[in-house]
Amino acid sequence: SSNFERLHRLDDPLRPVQWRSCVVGDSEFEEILFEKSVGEGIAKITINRPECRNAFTVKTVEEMERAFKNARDDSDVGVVILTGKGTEAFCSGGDVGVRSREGYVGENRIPRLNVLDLQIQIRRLPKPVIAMVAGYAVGGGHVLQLICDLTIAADNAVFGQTGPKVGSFDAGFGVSAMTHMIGARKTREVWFLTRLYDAQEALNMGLCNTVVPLDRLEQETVKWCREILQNSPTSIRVLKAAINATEANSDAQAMAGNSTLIFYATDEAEEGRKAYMEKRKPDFSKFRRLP
Ligand code: S0N
Repeated sequence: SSNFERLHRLDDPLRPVQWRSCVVGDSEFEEILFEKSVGEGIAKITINRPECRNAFTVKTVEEMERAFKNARDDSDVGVVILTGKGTEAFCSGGDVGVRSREGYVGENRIPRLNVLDLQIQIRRLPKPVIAMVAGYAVGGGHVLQLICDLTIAADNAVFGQTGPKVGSFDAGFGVSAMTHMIGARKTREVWFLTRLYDAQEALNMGLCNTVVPLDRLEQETVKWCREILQNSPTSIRVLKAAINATEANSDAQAMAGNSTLIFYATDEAEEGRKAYMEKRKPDFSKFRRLP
């Protein structure tokens, strides 16, 4: 083939991508997969708990934090994909089974809400993070897709917030990033009614950037990564920070996170959590609506 054809082929944004698995530190990841593309600047973090729709535990979040730090520090990496294992879910939020009255309990029995640190880490990461969403992106999993810089959705994607159903809420970026993205009217609808939205509705609202057939999801996401990788990394770094700076600040997130923590200790939040675990409708009727 001619030089032109070879060059053209090399630049083909739809050419196959080759992933290699990465270990960070001495221990293997247990709840995520961490990969990098061979010869290109793409890192991929996959929540690997498909049996519970990729709900995250304290450990999942800790592992994501380690992987994102590695991707930040690796100057060969220019863009990060965040996704979930399988086609059923991107992420279904915090693992309701390990939620206690004091937050999510990890292996050392210390409860915490470490997903809030992860949210900040993704926003501060000076490289674009792209959510690649197949299936459900709900609850804290939906907030993760909001936090990402871009979202590529498969046609089977389902978006929504479930907090008020399960005794939870994200009044930090879950509200500020969403309001910024889809406006206050729609944000109220999403949070107050806890409806689920299909990929096309999410696209119309501005919750995702594009919708593609499920079998083309990774190909399209990698194409977007490659287009970004051709551009000036410093321009992108500054633009990401500038776009984030137009939203509510991270101190508001800390305030909201504290209110969630206090709420988890109440009987009202417990009713939401217990009902979900017992696979029944929550009964919030005994909780008063104070004037
Ligand atoms: C995702 C849904 C809609 C999928 O429905 P589907 O396909 O019918 O599957 P299921 O049979 O329901 O699920 C399959 C198995 O997976 C388990 N599972 C699913 N999601 C979770 C989950 N989040 N936690 C634990 N287990 C989960 C199911 O139980 C089932 O298991 P088996 O097979 O054993 O019966 C549907 O599953 C659904 O609605 N899931 C719950 C989604 C939800 O409510 N998520 C919200 C949880 N809360 C948060 O995310 C907290 C927000 C947050 O992160 C935060 C924000 C601000 C400040 C602090 C926090 C914080 O809490 O850290």
